[in-house]
Amino acid sequence: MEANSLSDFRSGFVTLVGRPNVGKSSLINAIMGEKISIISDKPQTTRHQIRCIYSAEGVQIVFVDTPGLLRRPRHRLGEFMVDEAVRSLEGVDVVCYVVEAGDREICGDDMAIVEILKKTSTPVFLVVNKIDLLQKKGSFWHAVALYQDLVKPKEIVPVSAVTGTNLDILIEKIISYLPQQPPLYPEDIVTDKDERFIAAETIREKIFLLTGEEVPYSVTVDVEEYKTPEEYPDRKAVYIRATIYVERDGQKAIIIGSGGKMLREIGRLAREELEFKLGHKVYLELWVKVRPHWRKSERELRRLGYRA
Ligand SMILES: Nc1nc2c(ncn2[C@@H]2O[C@H](COP(=O)(O)OP(=O)(O)OP(=O)(O)O)[C@@H](O)[C@H]2O)c(=O)[nH]1
Ligand SMILES: [Mg+2]
Repeated sequence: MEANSLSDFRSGFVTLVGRPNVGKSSLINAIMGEKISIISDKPQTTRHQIRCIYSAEGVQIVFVDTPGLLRRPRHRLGEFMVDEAVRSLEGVDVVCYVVEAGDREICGDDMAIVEILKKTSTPVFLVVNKIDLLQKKGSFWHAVALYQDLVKPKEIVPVSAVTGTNLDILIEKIISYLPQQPPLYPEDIVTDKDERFIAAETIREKIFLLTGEEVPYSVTVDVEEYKTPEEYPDRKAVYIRATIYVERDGQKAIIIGSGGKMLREIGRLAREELEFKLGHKVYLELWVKVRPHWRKSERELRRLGYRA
């Protein structure tokens, strides 16, 4: 390393906030070049703050993925998710407010976000995602016009998480707002979450993919045992035992499926992805249990890992 390179180093925290489903997690994964946060076409997929650490020459950006902000959460879990997103605004260097290029009116959730952003003194970027879906190039300016006066963003960046368009520009602009300071994390670390969390999230993502209506929202996954082959020499695979909690018997029946077909499919998809991520064979054991009203109970939420 050159003599002055460490003093030139820039690093900082950047949070992505926005209403559910605008592509916050997709954007962070695209920037990272690997999937860390789970994604689905259903709103309210992300439930926790997840730090994703982007390290490049002379710079480290700690991106904070957050749950989609809602004006009116419907239960204690929803309140926890909103708290997670709002808390992410504290102590960061840049806030990326993510909206969609196709937005033609401001919904209640976005109005609530705008009110929250008005109170922050942190630089706000307006990140207009999904420009790949626009029929006419440049028509993202309609969306910009909607938000610009309300948010007074320092920067406006139209992007696409799917095609990767302008992500390099977004990174360049973020870097110019970061303080000169040493890296915040070791350079080989990509997230603050451990393997148990990633395993639970991967299973939850497959449930979001394969089930509909209330079912994915009634689900939480608890990884009860996670053993590497070094810890478990009689097995050659990473051994993961997880319980899928639902709120009602009917939801349990759907998750299991006829003859256990659905649960096998959830397990297969989750196992294949975890094997790819870990570069190791995985033995995944899944159980399904009913825990009535867990989303409404403070005690249950804490027990199931939703702690502020
Ligand atoms: N066409 C297109 N689709 C996108 C883009 N970015 C995200 N999506 C899709 O939008 C949906 C939501 O993406 P997520 O990344 O889960 O959105 P999110 O904002 O993290 O959602 P929550 O966690 O629920 O708040 C998924 O179906 C993505 O594939 C994009 O740039 N273009
Ligand atoms: Mg998300």
